[in-house]
This record gives sequence, C-alpha cells and structure tokens, in this order.
Amino acid sequence: MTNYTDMWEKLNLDLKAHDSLMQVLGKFYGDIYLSQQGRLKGAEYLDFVLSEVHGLRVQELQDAKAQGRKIVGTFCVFVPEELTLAADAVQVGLCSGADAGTELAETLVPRNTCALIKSFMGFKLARLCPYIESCDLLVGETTCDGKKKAYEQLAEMAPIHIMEVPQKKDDHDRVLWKTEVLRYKQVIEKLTGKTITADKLKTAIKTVNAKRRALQRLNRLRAAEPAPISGRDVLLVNQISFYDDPVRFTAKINELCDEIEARIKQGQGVAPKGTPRLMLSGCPMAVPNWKLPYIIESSGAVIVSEESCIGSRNTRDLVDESTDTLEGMLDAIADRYLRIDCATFTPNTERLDNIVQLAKESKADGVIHYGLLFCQPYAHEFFKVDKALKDAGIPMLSIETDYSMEDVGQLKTRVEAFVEML
Ligand code: BJ8
Repeated sequence: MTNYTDMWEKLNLDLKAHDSLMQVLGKFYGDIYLSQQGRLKGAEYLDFVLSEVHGLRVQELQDAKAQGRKIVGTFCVFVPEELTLAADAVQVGLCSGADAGTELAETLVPRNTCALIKSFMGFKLARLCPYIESCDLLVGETTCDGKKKAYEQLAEMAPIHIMEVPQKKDDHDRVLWKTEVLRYKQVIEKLTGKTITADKLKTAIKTVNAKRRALQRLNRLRAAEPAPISGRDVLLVNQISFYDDPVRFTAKINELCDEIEARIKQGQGVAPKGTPRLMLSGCPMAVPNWKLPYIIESSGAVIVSEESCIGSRNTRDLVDESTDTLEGMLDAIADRYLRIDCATFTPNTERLDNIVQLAKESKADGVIHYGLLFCQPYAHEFFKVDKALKDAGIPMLSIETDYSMEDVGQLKTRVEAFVEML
C-alpha cells in the first residue's frame, strides 16, 4: 500500500488527527458497505476509490498542479463544472459529511448551524481535508443564509469566489444569473490563464453531460423489481461523482450499468422481490454521511431513488448541446443550472412535481424526507412535500438529524415502524 504521509505533510494536514479520521472512516465503510450481500462486481471500483479517497485521487490532483492545472473546490451544485473544465482546471466537491471538526467550527459559526456547514468549516480549521488544502480557489454561492455567512469566515482562510444565486426565477433573476455565469467564466480564465473557446466549452459540456447520462441510466435501471443495486451503493456513486475524474467515472458507471442490465435480465436483485422500496428526499448526503441509508437498508427496505443534490437533482437536467456558438452555450449553461430546484428558491413548486414524478418512476412505496437539523429551507418545504405526496397517495416519513450517532437507535425504531406499515 502506498504511503502518502509526505504528501499530506506538504498539504499541512494535522497528521495525527487525520490518521484517526482515516481509521474511523475505514471501520465505518467496512461496517456499512463491505458487509452488504450480493453486491455487484462493479462495486470494486467504489471500494477502490473510497480506499484511496485521501490517497491516489489527491496524488492525481498534485500531479495536475505540477503540470500547471488549477484545482477548484465547490460546495454546491450551482457551480458550472463545464466552465471549470473548459479552462483546463479540475473541479472537486468538498464533501462535508462528517462531524470531525465540529468544536472548532463552532468557534466561527453559531451552534445552531447545520452539520454540513459545520463540517466544511471544521475540516478547514482542523486541517483534515487534503482536497480543500489542494485547492487554488474555492467557489461558494449565495444559497442559504448559513452558507453565505460561513463563506465570509472561510474567506479569511482561503481564496474564495462567491457566485450570486438568485432567490427567484423571474426574467430579471435569469439576467442576474447569466451575469454570474459570465463572471465565473472571467474568474476561472484569470485563474488558469486560459481562454474558454467555443470548442473547449463544447467538449466540456459533452463530458459533463455524459457523466449525467450515465447517472440517469443508473437511476432508470433501479426501477426494476427486485431492486438491482442498493441505495447505499448508488449514494456512493453520486458522492464519488463529485471528485473523481469525470471521464473515468463515466466509463466505470456505464460498466456498472451493463452489469446491472445483465442482472435484471436474470431477475436478480440485492433484496428479495417484494422488499419495500423507499425514496430519499431532501438535504444532500455528503461523504461519509451514510447513517440514514444504512439504517433504512438494515430495517428491511431498499432505497430506489434520491431526490437530493447528491442524487437526481444534480443529474436530471442536461445542458442543451444543440448550439455551437460560445454565447449560445453560455446561455444553455445558465438555463440548465437555473432549473435546479433547491429549497432556497421561492417559490419552488417544481420541486414538488419532481418529487412525485421521481417517486412514481422509481416505483417507491414510500418517501423519507431527510432534513439536517437547523436547515430552514428544507424544513419549511417539508410541509409542502408532505401535502404533495399525500395528494399522490404516497406515504412519507420525516426525519431530522445531524452527523452524530447518538440517535441511531431512535431513528431505526421510527424507520422500522414506517417500513412495516407500507
Ligand atoms: S443547490 S441543496 S447543494 S444549497 S443543508 S447548507 S441548504 S442549511 S446544501 Fe445545497 Fe446547493 Fe441547494 Fe443543493 Fe443550507 Fe440546508 Fe445546510 Fe444545505
């Protein structure tokens, strides 16, 4: 096994704390992932990527930097990866799914801040994340208040560009958003010293769309009964999509889909036919936030879809590929990203339609609405989601939690009761 200590040291990680984190992560992964029965062979790719999460991929980033490429870190699906790639930079999602640095985070953000925000603040302050330390630029966005204000603190510690995401989707909001897309184009061109041409942008659009198409294909295949792949594995696929090389990732996920197709033809699945099928909806679940999916799938149900940014919200819409002019492509990018139905928009009625549609398409017997504690936007939308699902005759359970393990027993009791009544 390669020793990456020198690399971590150069990245100024707190080696002792990082070591403990890796040990906990390894044990957690073993319990939640490697214990699964009937996994696909293609899951070996997931296991490998996770086993090298702070190793090989981070080494690749250092190699890219040595060749003069820039690394851009993001916290939200609003940052157009197409522009980053067209400027020959690498984009990585900064995961924010563990509570390792919470105490330090609470020295800069209020205690009643969601776990995701505390996580990225904590990882930075505790020097635990080789990705954030590899970044030449962070890109934040004006989505929820918690993130906006946390980015002000983060700006004291690292270079950060903030994209202004509008709160509504009227014509003048679209004008603002297009301006922000152009402003990001300028920022990334300045950072990399590369001009984004129509040819480069066209290629980048195709690359990112191909990634989304592979994930769409995977999601379509999950409509099969019995479910051919666990929700845990698909969540991991979605999580990895934010930081692995997009071309390699797409090829691997398409291979996984080929294997799933063969499995479906043979009538095989990860859970017996008749196992209750659940959809997850709500806040994103970043690496290594696998708590709730594990609870659900060890309570006699299988997850068949995720309505979240680390799920179908990030893959549902493609950038229109029919235009060849730079201006046309920038418009297509602005339009595609403005279709994201994040709860920070008002109103956000399209999310309700999308939830009901996805629940039906994935043949879900019920929905679990997942909110992070102190997340106002998703907590507010819960009421509307509840009504929309009731109207569609689909049962829903609402769960609010954070990254701690203290409530596992209580959550399991509630999930089991919900699954039993389906
Ligand atoms: S597009 S969902 S990735 S903002 S959970 S930090 S909303 S208080 S993550 Fe998100 Fe972009 Fe929207 Fe998606 Fe705030 Fe809520 Fe915390 Fe959240």
